[in-house]
Amino acid sequence: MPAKLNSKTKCPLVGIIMGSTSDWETMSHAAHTLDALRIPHETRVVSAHRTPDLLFTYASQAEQRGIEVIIAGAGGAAHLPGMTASKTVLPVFGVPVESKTLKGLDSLLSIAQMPGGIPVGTLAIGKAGAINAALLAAATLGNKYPKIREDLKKFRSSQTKNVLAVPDPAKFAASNSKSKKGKRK
Ligand code: RP5
Repeated sequence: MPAKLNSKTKCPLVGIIMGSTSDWETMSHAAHTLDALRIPHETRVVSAHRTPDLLFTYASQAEQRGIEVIIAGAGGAAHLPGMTASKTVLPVFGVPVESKTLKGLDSLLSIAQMPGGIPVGTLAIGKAGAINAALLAAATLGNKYPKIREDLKKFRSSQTKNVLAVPDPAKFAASNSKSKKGKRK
């Protein structure tokens, strides 16, 4: 049955969690995408390794707090999305954060290679993955909340318009560099 979004209570529907404050640069793109779609969300640092008890509490209580989708970002030995998924039946989308040593390939494989039975929807490494995790969360919520579905459709059509508005990248680059020079004067 379609549900109404209660914008007054602003009860978060999406929980964005990450292993460290150092993941914020990447995970902020998920938060900003949800902001653009007007989807109430919360952001928290929850580390699988440094705060395992908090992780268990967060994941096991998320559903009863009204959270409907969890986005979990982590880098390196990225156990956060998988361990979160093991403690909830809510959909969990994992964002591999780019690591310094292995450029996020370690994070990607850690998150993607879940054993059968405990799924994590794994996104691309870094910014694109964070944005797409938010869009997938919106698509999931859109099945229940018609307003979110409509906002997602608007987002997609404005993205299409923006691309079609710049058919020639050479002209775009030239006009960009002219306006930058103008500003410098
Ligand atoms: C992971 O270790 C975090 O998700 C982060 O990507 C990585 C490094 O954390 P810091 O040492 O920067 O706190 O748990």
